[in-house]
Parts: sequence; C-alpha cells; structure tokens
Amino acid sequence: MARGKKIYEGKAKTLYEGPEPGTIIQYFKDDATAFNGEKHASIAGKGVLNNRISAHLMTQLESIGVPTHFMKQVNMREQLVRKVEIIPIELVMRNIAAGSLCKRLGVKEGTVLSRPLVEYYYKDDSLGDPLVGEDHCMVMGWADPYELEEMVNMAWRINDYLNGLFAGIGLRLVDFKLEFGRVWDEDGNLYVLLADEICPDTCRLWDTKTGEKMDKDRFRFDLGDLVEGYQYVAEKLGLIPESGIMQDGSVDEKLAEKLSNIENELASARKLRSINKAKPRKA
Ligand code: ADP
Ligand code: AIR
Ligand code: ASP
Repeated sequence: MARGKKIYEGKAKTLYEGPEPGTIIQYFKDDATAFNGEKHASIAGKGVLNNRISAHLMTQLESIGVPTHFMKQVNMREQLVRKVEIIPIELVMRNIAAGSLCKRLGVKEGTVLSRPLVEYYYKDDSLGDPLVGEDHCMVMGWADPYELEEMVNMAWRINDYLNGLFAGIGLRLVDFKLEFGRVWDEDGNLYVLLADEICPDTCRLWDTKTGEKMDKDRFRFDLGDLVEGYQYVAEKLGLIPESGIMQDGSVDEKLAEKLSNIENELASARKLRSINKAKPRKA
C-alpha cells in the first residue's frame, strides 16, 4: 500500500498520508520514551508488537460496537486508519492505583479502587500533559459536553470489555490511556471515534499470579526486558507463537510479516457497521 508524505513524527509513531483522502498510515517505531521524553531508547521488536496488539484490540472493540479509527493492518509496522481531528485530552481510566495516582495522592500501589476512576490530562508535551478537570476541558474549548459524554461512555465500555479479556488470559488491567478524535461525514454530521493505540505502552498490565508488570513500566523503572513483557502479552492474546518473534536480538521478519492480515477483512466490514451505529450530531 502506497504511503504518502510524512505528516507528523511522534515519540512512538510516525504518521504518513494514506492512499485515500481522510486516511493515514500509522507507522509504529521501536522508540520508547518516558517521563515526557526525558528517558529514551530504541528497543528492537517494540513497534511490531504494539502494532499487532493494538490492531487486535481495536478490532475486538469494533466488534462490540465501539467506533474506532482502525481500518487495516498493512504490514508488521504499519496500519491504515481514518484521519481524525484529535481531541487534545488523554482520558485515563484506572481500576487499581498505580503510577501518577500514587505519586500525587499518596495512595498505596495496588489498592483496588472502589470503582473505576476517570481522569483527564491536557495533551500538551510542553506542559507535561497536566491533569485537568472536566470543566477545564469545556471552558478551554478542548471538547464540548456531548463529546465528553461520548468519550466517557466509550471508556466505560472499553474498560468493561478489556477487563474481562485480560482477566481471561491471566492479566490484571490496572489502568490505560485513551485518545479520541472527530470525523465529519458529507452531511456535516460529527462522529467521535477511538483513535491512537491501545497496547502495553498505554496500559498497565500485571500478571494475576505473580504480579509481574508486563507493560511500559518495565522500561520506565528498569524492571526487566520490555520486549519480553510485550511478547508475553501478545502470546497470551494468541497473536504470536510461544517461541516469540525475536531471533538473536532482532525481529524475525518472515514470521512477523505473517502476523498481519488476519483480522483485516472483518475489521473493515465492522468499521462501516459501527460508524453507521455511532450517534452523529450536527456540527
Ligand atoms: P506523541 O504525539 O505523544 O509523540 P505518538 O508518537 O504516538 O505520540 O504519535 C502519534 C500521534 O498521532 C499522536 O499525537 C496521536 O494523537 C495522533 N493520532 C492518533 N491517531 C490519529 C488519527 N486517526 N488521526 C490523526 N492523528 C492521530
Ligand atoms: N499513559 C498516560 N500517558 C501516556 C501513557 N501511556 C498511560 C500509562 C498508564 C496510564 O496512562 O501507560 O497506563 C496512567 O499513567 P500515569 O503515569 O498517569 O499513572
Ligand atoms: N508517553 C509519555 C512519554 O513518552 C509518557 C509515558 O508513557 O511515561 O514521556
């Protein structure tokens, strides 16, 4: 699939113009960053694993009617997605206390919250993605009340679904970050779609039995090999063979190429269905 010119170089992904107007190719890099880019490394295999895991989770979410930007996994590092206008809010959903929640409020890591907690962060690297309230989002014009309501409703459905999915493979979904975007149809109707990615870079996943952290905290806090954790998640999800996808420290390209394509046709059929189902609103 022909990709067009580079639109944006992010910390973990690069965006290119897609083959059709209104589409984008998301290229998953091997770069890992933490603490607002302060810590940085290139980790062979990370991009391939995140691409595969995110494509799978987005497809699963489409299948329960969550409208997402995902259209197709193109190859081991790229996916075709709908271009959206990103809503500049990172929505974090937490089931168990960890990370910045513990640091900010002194809660003990591992405390099970009385119910899932929704937080908003203003997506601005130069400000370090600060925690904000719902009123900030509306007063600053980042999202209107209807968009916020849709985002939160989707986040709850996603949390319910992913909690069950990960519990079934022996992983606890501690927390995760979501990004949403806007698209308009020819009649000017506005749709809110789940965008960006869902993978161990954006979720905390702890092994149910051992408590071992299988997500990006391995990199953030030097807890162990990052790719080993991500491979474990992909293997449990049934996306890669038990032997993994690495050969002598680099990706087994032949095997990795075979991992694409699996759900693509289903994904695009569901895509149309769930876009039709998503509630439009006059812009
Ligand atoms: P960052 O921008 O934080 O460095 P990434 O490296 O993951 O993050 O870059 C991907 C960028 O693409 C993010 O800024 C994200 O908001 C944006 N994005 C994700 N999905 C879409 C989409 N469907 N259309 C347009 N932009 C998107
Ligand atoms: N997250 C937030 N910003 C970027 C990312 N990836 C994710 C983390 C974690 C959750 O959001 O990966 O799963 C909460 O992060 P924190 O640091 O606020 O505790
Ligand atoms: N993705 C952010 C960064 O690169 C935050 C994080 O994941 O820790 O700094």
